[in-house]
Amino acid sequence: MTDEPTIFGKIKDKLIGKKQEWATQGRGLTGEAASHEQRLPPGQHLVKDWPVLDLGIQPQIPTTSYTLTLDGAVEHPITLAWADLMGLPQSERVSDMHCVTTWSRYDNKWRGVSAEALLTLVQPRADCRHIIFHSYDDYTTNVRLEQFAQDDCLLVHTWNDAPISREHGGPLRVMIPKFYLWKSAKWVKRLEFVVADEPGFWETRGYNNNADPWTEERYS
Ligand SMILES: Nc1nc2c(c(=O)[nH]1)N[C@H]1C(S)=C(S)[C@@H](COP(=O)(O)O)O[C@H]1N2
Ligand SMILES: [Mo]
Repeated sequence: MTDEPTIFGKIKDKLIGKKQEWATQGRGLTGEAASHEQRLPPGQHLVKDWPVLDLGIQPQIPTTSYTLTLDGAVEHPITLAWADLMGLPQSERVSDMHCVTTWSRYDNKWRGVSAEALLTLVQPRADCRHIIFHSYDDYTTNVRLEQFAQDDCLLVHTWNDAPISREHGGPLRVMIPKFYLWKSAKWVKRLEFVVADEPGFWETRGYNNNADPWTEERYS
């Protein structure tokens, strides 16, 4: 064993360092706020393609070995295999996504299991306030329970009628369209329901805990 970082580790640290720098510089901030009637949030520009952003590690999880665990402050903790997930009611939504690096992409058609279906299954306890998403690349991000409980939130496996690619978080990722995209964990492994909030990977590196694009909650 050696402490010498791998080439992968070096690239990763560079990427992370750059984004932390943006947070301290307030990169992309316009100082404006907008209502939800304005479709493009302040400081954002439209893209037609779908950029890839992650920590430089894109885990490969075949559906045959994929599991999703929902545990913590819930009445019925459960671990679901792929077939279990597919056996749950499937929902479709069309939504826009907004990345803090200032791109937005309209009209993404998602298919997956709704937050509502999952919450019905596990029954969060009365004192549950937050969810921590844990991913197969060890990424984490946190949301308030009511941010996740919205009608447009899904755990998605399909984008525009095709399986979500590995680079975009397949086989399953979170999609919480009303907040900056770093809240939507790719390769999601575990939904940890908690009483006390726990800031995730970017939330502990200068990014906003709430992440509303219309009020430009980019940084903390
Ligand atoms: N597991 C995991 N999820 C993640 C990330 C990550 O590094 N790992 N990056 C986040 C960030 S910062 C963004 S902008 C979006 C990017 O999603 P995309 O690559 O599909 O556009 O994923 C979010 N979810
Ligand atoms: Mo991001």
